[in-house]
Amino acid sequence: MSQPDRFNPHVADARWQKIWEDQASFVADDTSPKPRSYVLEMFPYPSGRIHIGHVRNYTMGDVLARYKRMTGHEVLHPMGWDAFGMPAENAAMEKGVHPGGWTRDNIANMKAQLKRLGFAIDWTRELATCEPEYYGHEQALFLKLYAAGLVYRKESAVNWDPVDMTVLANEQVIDGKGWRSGAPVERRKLSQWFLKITDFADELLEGLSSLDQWPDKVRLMQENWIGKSKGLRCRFAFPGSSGDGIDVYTTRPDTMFGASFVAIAADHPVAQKLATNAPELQAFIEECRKGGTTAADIETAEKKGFNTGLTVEHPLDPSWHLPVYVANFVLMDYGTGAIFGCPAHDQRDLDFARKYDLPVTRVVSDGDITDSHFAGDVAYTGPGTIVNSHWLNGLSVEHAIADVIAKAESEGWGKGQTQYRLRDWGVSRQRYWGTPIPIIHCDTCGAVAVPEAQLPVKLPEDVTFDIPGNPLDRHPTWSKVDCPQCHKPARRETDTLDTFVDSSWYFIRFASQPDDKPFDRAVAEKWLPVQQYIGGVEHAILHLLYARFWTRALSHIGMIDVKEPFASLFTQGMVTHQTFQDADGKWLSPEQVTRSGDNWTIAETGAPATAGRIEKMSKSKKNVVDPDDIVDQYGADAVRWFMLSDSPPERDLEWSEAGIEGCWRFVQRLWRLTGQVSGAEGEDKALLRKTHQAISSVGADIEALSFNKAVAKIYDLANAIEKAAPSASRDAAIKTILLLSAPMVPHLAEEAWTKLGAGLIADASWPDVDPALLVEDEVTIAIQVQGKLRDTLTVAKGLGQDDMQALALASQKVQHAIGDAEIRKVIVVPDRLVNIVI
Ligand code: ANZ
Ligand code: ZN
Repeated sequence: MSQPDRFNPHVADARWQKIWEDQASFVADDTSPKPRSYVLEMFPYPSGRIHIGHVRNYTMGDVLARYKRMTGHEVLHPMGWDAFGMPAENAAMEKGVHPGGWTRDNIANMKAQLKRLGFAIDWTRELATCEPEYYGHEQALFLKLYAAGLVYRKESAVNWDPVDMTVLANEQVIDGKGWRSGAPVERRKLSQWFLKITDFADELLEGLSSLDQWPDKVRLMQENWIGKSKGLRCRFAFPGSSGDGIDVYTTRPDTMFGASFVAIAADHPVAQKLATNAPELQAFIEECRKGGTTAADIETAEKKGFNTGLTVEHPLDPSWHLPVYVANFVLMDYGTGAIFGCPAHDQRDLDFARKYDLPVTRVVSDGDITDSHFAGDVAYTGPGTIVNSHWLNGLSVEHAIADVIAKAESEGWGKGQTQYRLRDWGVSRQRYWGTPIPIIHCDTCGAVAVPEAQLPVKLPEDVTFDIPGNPLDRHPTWSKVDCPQCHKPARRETDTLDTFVDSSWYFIRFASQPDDKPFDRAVAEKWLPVQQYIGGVEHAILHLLYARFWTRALSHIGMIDVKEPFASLFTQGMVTHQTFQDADGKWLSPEQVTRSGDNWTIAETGAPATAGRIEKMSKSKKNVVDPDDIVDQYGADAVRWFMLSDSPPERDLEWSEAGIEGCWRFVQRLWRLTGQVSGAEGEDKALLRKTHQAISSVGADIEALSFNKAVAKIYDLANAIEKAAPSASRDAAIKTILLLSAPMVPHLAEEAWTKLGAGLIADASWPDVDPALLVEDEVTIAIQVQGKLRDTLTVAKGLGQDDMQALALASQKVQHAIGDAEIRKVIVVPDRLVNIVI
């Protein structure tokens, strides 16, 4: 049988994509009796173009999904769009387009791009979070959580951009300025909606230990974010008052005798009260408020304080009085908003003490130095023995902590307390392009839920973006509604939900999407948890924590019996590419430069260029490649193959011209191989064995997401097939290599399969392994003389000890090594080695 000697992806790719679509090959059947497998990659934000990082991410998921189908699973592998968010509003402001139109156009473009890569996606379940068919159900879920007391409204401090007139997320504040307007950010108090994620802090922490198929680093990041700490809450009383004082929270009550000051947050009630008739303090408080609200802002800001003139008594020695400062590094919403400072053993306290010349007393010693005088500017925060602390002296840190807590509790001036760093999730955004919060404010009834029958609360289409602020706020009619309870005129909530809410349940909606409710519980439970979730590590905390919380909250109110949404998580590495710059430091794209010897020049002008670092592909550095361009050039399969080859999937992958060309050549090689079915007879035992080893290990590698290893084994098998003489075994191996590579290069595989098998290869079964053929029947043994390797021999497996010894002694190299010496002993380890002792 003859075939064209080149595989032509430009014809084949689209043809097979259409056939898969027409045959609904990848549509998941909710009622299938087969074992289920839900494979999911994090859904993209429709920014306009698919990025190469998406291609890598979705190729990995696709290989797993296709493999799971071949191994008899009913696979759910859906795709959708995380379609709300700021960039659409920015485009509206900059280009005068409507966020909806902009987003939907982007979705259409990106969908076409994804389709060209031949992903095995169930497109019937496609969803976009910006459509009322999605966000209406989200509003219903929000109201269910509201009814259950898991949603509340409270005044809280936010980053306010006075020019754009909007709240900014912490990430949008750069060096204290709004990222778009560049205006200094102010701290404002606004009423915001919150989700009670803190109710689940312990559960979310405990749950991490069941996630043994998550990367350790992600679990650790979540653990730190939740930040459970155990400590003491205790009172430093005002002298002479009967019990009045300042409550502090400390995780280090063992260091209490090293205290040298007490500090309170700018928003602490004591500071606020003092400030009413102390203009200087008032000014200092204002200054503190200007800073950003992130932990990093606070960590890096210069430590500043204001001495209030107040003093407090030390709880362990009431005759000892400590000064009270207002300090910019104490947060109001952590612990009690007040601390005692122990400069020798806390860096911030030390910086502060050095600045304001406060005593620094060593109370923990890690060795011989027990001197109470503490020199230097680096606090000692490690373990050790307590010193200079009266009755605590000689105890370990842990022991002293326990003793001080016990004493405080028995004397009534303090209590052991568990504290979390995790804060409730503020979900209010003063933006247009998000899910409207389904609440109506009534002067009489307060905040009233929109009745379910009135959902979805749709976004109005006729909005303007010519002035800053929230378009929903200034819409002439949208917010004017009657109160559902008393029917008097009322106002719609104009805040929309944080887009992280949208991505906190899309995986449930993928599993089940009825029209009349967010999901059908029984169907969703069939699919969930997601068996394999794949995405970028940048989502290690927020998205993954919010999704875990949302799932638990729904489970808590009895809507679904799933605790953890993602059984297994994989975080893939980035795609990188060489960067180039011209003499002025301007970035050049790799296509603009050519190499001449060791130097680079700009192709057009001949001016010198410098090759810079290999970095994550980014538009600003001009080192991006566009997926459409490379698919045009090489076809989907070569691109997919490249995404899987070379680097382990968790590592970065460097894009290179040479690399993609190698992939293209391999695709063609595979194609030629499939034309070599000869019909010859006879068995080739070695090739047969190699084939079965490949079936077994490629399968195991795909299951382990070790795609680069699977690829390497397919290369190996291809080499072995090419070297082998025609035989029935060789024909079988050709058929097998096609099945093994089908998840990776599906278009080529379909095209070749039309001659080798029946039906679609996408529907074919993964080949069976004959376990007997996995066992090697030859082994390589080491021959040592005096423990030193002198020769290696390939022998039949299970060879008797006498035979092994005889073969070893017959070796020329061994005889040479022994020379005239007398053999005193021969040690034989079956199938492993022979050691000759002289
Ligand atoms: C005294 C002390 C001595 C502290 C020492 C540390 C070392 P984690 O572990 O993160 O929970 N702290 C308490 N409330 C604070 C607030 N509102 N703003 C800023 N800092 C605050 O941290 C607890 C420690 O952070 C507490 O223990 C307190 O300082 C500080 F050698 O108390 B420590
Ligand atoms: Zn009312």
